[in-house]
Amino acid sequence: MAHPVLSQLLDAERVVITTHIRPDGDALGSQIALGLFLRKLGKHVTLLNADAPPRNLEWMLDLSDVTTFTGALKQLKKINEADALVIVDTNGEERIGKLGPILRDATAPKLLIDHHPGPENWFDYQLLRTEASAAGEIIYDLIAEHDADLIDADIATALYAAIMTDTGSFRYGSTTARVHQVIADLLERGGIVPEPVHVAIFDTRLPSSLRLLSRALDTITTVYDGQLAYIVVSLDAMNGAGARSDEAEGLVSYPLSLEGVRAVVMFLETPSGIKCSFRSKGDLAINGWARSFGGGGHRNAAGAYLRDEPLRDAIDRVIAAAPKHLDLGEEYELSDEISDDDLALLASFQGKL
Ligand SMILES: [Mn+2]
Repeated sequence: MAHPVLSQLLDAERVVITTHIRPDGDALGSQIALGLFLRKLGKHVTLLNADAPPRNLEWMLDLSDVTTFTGALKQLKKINEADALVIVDTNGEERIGKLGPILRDATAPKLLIDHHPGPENWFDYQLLRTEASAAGEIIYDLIAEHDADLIDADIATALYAAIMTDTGSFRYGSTTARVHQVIADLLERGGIVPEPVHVAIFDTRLPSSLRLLSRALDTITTVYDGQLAYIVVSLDAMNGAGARSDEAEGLVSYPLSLEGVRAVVMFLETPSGIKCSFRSKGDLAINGWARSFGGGGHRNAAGAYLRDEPLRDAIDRVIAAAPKHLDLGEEYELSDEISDDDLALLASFQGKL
């Protein structure tokens, strides 16, 4: 018995596939690989996203066309006429951007293929594996369940990019022996080699992005005895470097390379609010911390968005809340009681206030 999501896809003639806003390697790679697979089965496939890919992933558009949603009638017609709507690598309406409410209200069955916990309840069929290293790993299994021989060079390249980027080049905790087996199979079946993919994604930076890196590195601050670090990318720094906001992608990993640092937050100032990216090492879960600010994500990588708040206030508020969500040691446990030191200080003020 095929998985219900696979059965739905095999029965469908016209399929629309989308992914999250600010698409990353896993988002695009999974979307493109699934699209190419379904096209090989003779289906009409439309890949439609709210946002265009970042500059370092534009090469992926050579593997397959991916259109950016403009609200054009032609695009709405594709959604209305589809027999299946697939959402990959995200599980919430807001994360799909402008396409979110349109897909949610569409009549065709909504199929979720994802590895994030806590999906919203409007999907008709779910292929959800939170232990998967990437949505791309789930797409690989889906294709292999039907016919692994359909994996060609383009599908293998898309899936390699998906899994490689979402595992931090095969170093995060999600990187298992099984992940390497999947990768080995992709290299063999697709007849591809890894290096050009890494070069295309990591070694095609603009001078502005290194100028931004230099400004951002200067802001790195450690707190809680060096257990936490944060890095700030202000609009000023962005403008000064002549960089675009997608060039800040990846900066969050720099403070994580400090010895002793267990978790990191990057504060990225945008015209509409502060984007916070949380990262941690090992068993330290930071998604609860992100969730307390209206965000969410995985154990070691999560995000949140703060609106209507100056950058400095956002930083102070998020950093001050850390001990509530992370075990940073007894001395940082938050208490509503007034400490002995504070009582002594208050006593010294008696009569003088
Ligand atoms: Mn992913």
